[in-house]
Formats: sequence, C-alpha cells, structure tokens
Amino acid sequence: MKRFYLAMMLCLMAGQSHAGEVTVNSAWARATAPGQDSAAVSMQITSRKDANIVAVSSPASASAEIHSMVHENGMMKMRALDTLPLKAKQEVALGSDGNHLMLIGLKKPLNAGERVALTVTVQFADKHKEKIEVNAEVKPLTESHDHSHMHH
Ligand SMILES: [Cu+2]
Repeated sequence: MKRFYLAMMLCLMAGQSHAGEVTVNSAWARATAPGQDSAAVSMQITSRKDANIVAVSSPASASAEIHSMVHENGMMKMRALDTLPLKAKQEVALGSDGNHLMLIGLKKPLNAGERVALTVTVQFADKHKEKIEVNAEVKPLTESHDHSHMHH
C-alpha cells in the first residue's frame, strides 16, 4: 500500500515538473504560391531536458513531417525524420539548419497575416510526452529569401 502512494506521488510530481519543459519561439511560415500544396515552417525549439520530437501535426494540412536536407550526388533532397533529438537547453532552429517542419497536403493556401496552428509532440527519456501548441505566423511570399539584408 505504501508503494502505491509513493508511485502516485511520483506521478503527480512528474506531471508538475514536466509542465512547460519545451519552449517554441518565432514560428513562421511563408505564404504559399498558387498551386503550392506544401509549406515549410520555421521555428526555434528549446527543451530543458533531453528529448525527441516524435510527432508533428496541423489542422491546416493532411500531414506534417520533420524533414532533413541531405546532399545526394550533388542534389539537395529532403528526407522525412521519424524523430528529431532535442539536447537539453540547446536551441534547435528548424528551418535554418537544414531541418525543417513541413506541412504536406495543405487544405487551403497560406495567406500572409494568417496564423497556422501546429502541435509538436515531444517525448522525454522517461517516456513522458508533452504536446506544444504552436501558432506560426504566415509571412508574405515576397519577403526576401536573402538573409544578408535583415531589417531587424
Ligand atoms: Cu521539406
């Protein structure tokens, strides 16, 4: 019986300490061009503990995947990753380091000024999962691809 109480307390404590382990910053996507049915989403993710992103989803698209860019025979190819590791307290910049989050099968075009809702599921070493709700800002398509001139 004692053991039962202890287990229950551990669960409660674990639940508390896991709340908000993961922070997502500056999530955004570019507005889609006509006919485009997938879109990359950029964001910065930091976990306070070692974890893995195990799933992504969005009501805006049929599916969502984490992609990594790989060079193959001089060509850039995208490969879907099942999981993406998050090292404790190390920021992972999806969208600028070759890995990105991709919405596939968009239900409608993304227009500048709108927001795209996403759910990122992260799993910690102890198998506990945390779902992070993200609202990515849709930026105009015309915004420069060139990172060398940033205005802010
Ligand atoms: Cu991709």
